[in-house]
Amino acid sequence: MAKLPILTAPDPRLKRKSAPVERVDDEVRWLMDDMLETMYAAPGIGLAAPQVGVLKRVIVLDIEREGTSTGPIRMANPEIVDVSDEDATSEEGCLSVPEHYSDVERPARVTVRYLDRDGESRDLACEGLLAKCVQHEIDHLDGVLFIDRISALKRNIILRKLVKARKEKEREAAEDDAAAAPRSRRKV
Ligand code: GNR
Ligand code: NI
Repeated sequence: MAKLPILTAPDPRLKRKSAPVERVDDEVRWLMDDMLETMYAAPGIGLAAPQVGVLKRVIVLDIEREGTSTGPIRMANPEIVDVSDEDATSEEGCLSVPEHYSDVERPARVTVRYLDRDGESRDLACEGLLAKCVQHEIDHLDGVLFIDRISALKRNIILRKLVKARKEKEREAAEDDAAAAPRSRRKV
């Protein structure tokens, strides 16, 4: 298993639509395992393949509920086949939108159809945090972030802060580099 770097907004790869997997083979299973390792290390409760730069319809989840976790859930080609009339609003965050949180309204319950790690089709009825998270992850596969589901005003404030934070990080890295380089290799 390997921990993978997580892309952050605004990255054009996070806005693309991911392609279905043709079949769940070893390569897809390795991807799922690497994504789980990356998710646990972050730490997060879900992760979608485009967040690690792979534009395939693969997601992983592990949600703690009343002290017990679902355990690792691996899904290929997940689709929502049923939604509740009732909506629920709660605060969401995203590893690709670090350090920003906002209320998002979504259907309270959904049924998801997906291929498991053996390529078998399964249906999973989800409610609560699991329903929230699985919808958040499927959104990623369609190039949609939770900030696309809040007001344009809030979205733009968050995006500006993310751009600023990235520039600061790049500047710090460049300074560290210059300090670490021997004199002869420094570009003034
Ligand atoms: O770790 C995560 N927590 C979370 C909390 C509320 C709603 C959705 C999420 S998903 C997020 C990890 C992530 O970015 N997955 O794409
Ligand atoms: Ni996310």
